[in-house]
Amino acid sequence: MSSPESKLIWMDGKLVPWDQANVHILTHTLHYGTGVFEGIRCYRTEKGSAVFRLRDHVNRLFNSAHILGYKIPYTREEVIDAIKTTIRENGLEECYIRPLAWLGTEGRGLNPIGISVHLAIAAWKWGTYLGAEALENGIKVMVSSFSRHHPNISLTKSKATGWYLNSVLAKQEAIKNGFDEAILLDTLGNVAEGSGENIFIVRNGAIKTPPLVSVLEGITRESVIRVARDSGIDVVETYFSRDEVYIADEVFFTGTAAELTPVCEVDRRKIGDGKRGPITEKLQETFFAAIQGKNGDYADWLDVV
Ligand code: PPE
Repeated sequence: MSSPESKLIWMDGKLVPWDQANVHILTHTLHYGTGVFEGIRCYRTEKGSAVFRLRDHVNRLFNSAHILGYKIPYTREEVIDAIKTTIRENGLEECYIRPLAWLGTEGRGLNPIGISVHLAIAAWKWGTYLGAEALENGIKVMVSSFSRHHPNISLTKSKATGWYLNSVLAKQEAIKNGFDEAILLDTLGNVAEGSGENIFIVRNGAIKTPPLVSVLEGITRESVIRVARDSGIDVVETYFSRDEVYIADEVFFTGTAAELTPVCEVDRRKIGDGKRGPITEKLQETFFAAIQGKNGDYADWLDVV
């Protein structure tokens, strides 16, 4: 299978053709979900292609492995270089980057101790995650029948592949029911996050987002909090219930793939007047200017390839 998406994938230190980037069927991670991964975006800027918050993503990748109890066999600098090489060698100006670390084939059964750790980095063009018009018109979401992780069942500060079965089930349920995306509640019924996004609500000019307990420590989440506070908007990290989402003036999702996507309907209830709200739009403007290198206040977020 050749791919129109990109030519080469970095695997354990070498760039290999897309269709040769394969693993053995007895790979531990394939059976038990023990991989850790990242999603990173690279944007075209006036200074050339630049990766958004590259070091923060690489740090999270290393933390994810550390939480699961294993070590990625490269330095952070080597991984940063490998990501830039993968982008350059594929000739990609703008892309999504997917580093994935996984445990190899040396063992049978659950015990991960002593199994080799591998790393791959793929990159491909990935446009708007939630549909072409989503960034402007917003999306329709449902509250999932699946709960988000309990922090003593899954260690949510690790972006581990195994946890994503929960996201896949929620996403599938939402799509089959005619929605674009799901909102998951935590095991106590508080709003947690989307299947692959952090969530924010706006009420009376102030912003709320759930604290980092059962949700991923989103890098976009943190960036948008900084943009909001710099613009003089209050942001509180606190729990809230699904009915507070229904009566919010504005709701939006953040994520590397989703960027900053307005939510215009939840469980068939319109949010505000059912369109992207003014605070969401203002945050999008500043955020998109920042990631495209057009706002010097956030120049520290970009790493030129
Ligand atoms: N929560 C979850 C569960 C999540 O997967 C993501 C990223 C976020 C929040 C936002 O985190 P950040 O990207 O650091 O702002 N989801 C990744 C995977 C998407 C996919 O379909 O795969 C992403 O956006 O890259």
